[in-house]
Amino acid sequence: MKFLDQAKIFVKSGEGGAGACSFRREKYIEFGGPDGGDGGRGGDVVVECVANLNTLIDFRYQQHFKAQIGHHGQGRNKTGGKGSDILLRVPVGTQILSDDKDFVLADLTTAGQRIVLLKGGDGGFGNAHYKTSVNQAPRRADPGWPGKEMWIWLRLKLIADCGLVGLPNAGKSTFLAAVTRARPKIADYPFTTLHPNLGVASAGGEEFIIADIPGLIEGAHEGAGLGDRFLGHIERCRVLLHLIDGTSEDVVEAYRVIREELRQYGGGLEAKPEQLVLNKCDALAPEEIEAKMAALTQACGAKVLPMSGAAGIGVNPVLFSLLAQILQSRSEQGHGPLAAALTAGVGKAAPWAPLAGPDDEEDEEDDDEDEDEEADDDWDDDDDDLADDDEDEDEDDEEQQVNGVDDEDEDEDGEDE
Ligand SMILES: Nc1nc2c(ncn2[C@@H]2O[C@H](COP(=O)(O)OP(=O)(O)O)[C@@H](O)[C@H]2O)c(=O)[nH]1
Ligand SMILES: [Mg+2]
Repeated sequence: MKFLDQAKIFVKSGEGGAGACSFRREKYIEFGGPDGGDGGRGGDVVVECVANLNTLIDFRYQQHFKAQIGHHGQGRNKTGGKGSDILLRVPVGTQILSDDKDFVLADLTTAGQRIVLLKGGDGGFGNAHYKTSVNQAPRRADPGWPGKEMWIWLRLKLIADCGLVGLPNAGKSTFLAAVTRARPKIADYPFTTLHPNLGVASAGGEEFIIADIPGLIEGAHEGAGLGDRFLGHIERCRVLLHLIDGTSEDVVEAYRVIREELRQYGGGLEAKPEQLVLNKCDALAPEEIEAKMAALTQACGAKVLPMSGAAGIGVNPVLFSLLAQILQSRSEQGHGPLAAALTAGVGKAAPWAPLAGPDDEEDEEDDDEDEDEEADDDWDDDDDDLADDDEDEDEDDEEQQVNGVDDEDEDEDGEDE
């Protein structure tokens, strides 16, 4: 399945149904009186968090979601029925952000969680409602109250216990494939991994989820390589596993580059517990391993573990070290993913820049223009607004294309599996 971790969609709750204006007219019944019923309430926009979904790809194909309007009231005191709700199903870990991405409107972190994002408008009163002692034949019946509408961003932040970071080709995907049943694409060129992969590892009878994300390179925070936007997926991790390619010339420099990118990204990543691992030890001479381990230990000031993901050497000590930190974090912050998320500074949407790549920057500008146009339109009359809305929608569709993962690469992935 294709991976998409952000989508912009339009949601609208249903308008209320109109009240009816009607009078009872029956043979032999004089002064039948008003009997127009009230309109029904419009449908709500409901978002539900479901397990076994791990992409927002569905929202690339449909971007407009409108709940049904309430049914109108009718004569003979018939109240209109409620319009049906529209249900959006999103994967666990989805945040709903406002149009300008400044506010987190909702954070869906457990399967089964359900929120009413927009309530439908109330129905209007029928004329029976306005009957009083002094006005026994009211002709007033109200239209329904309008529904609410808005553009929102859906942003998926995968929920994992451990996040893999490192330069491209450090062996992250190899490690994930070695310790879990995930089968990410592995090859000896940078940026083989184009989207995050999750896998479940087990150690000492406990299971935990590992997230593999595309590699970072120097300047990722400025958009170099694939940028740092995938770091959002490890924001909620309890521990980071930092892999260093032992065959590289300067391992300390590799360590420093990644730490700098984590610092630039913010979002609490820098402060997370980290396990540093010297990978690809099968390809190194013992004295080389010793020298590189010593240099790394000095650089990070903590214990460094030697490992070879491909040969399966030293994998267990790494898993147990991760497990120990995960268990400690669980005992401190609680078991649920939300607990980990809260301490990870979720709710501050600021560090997340969804359109960080150099190509995407143009889109950002487009966005701004749109907003300006909209602001101007507010002074115009309603008809213009509607026309402009349509234009905006078209442009947003293009934006969706930019955010996705490239089709071709994805197809290759499929063949591999
Ligand atoms: N010798 C050796 N090669 C490895 C090891 N782990 C990964 N590789 C190789 O390094 C290359 C990049 O691995 P990959 O897992 O795609 O790295 P990623 O970019 O960090 O995900 C591949 O050619 C792997 O075969 C290891 O432990 N030892
Ligand atoms: Mg990879």
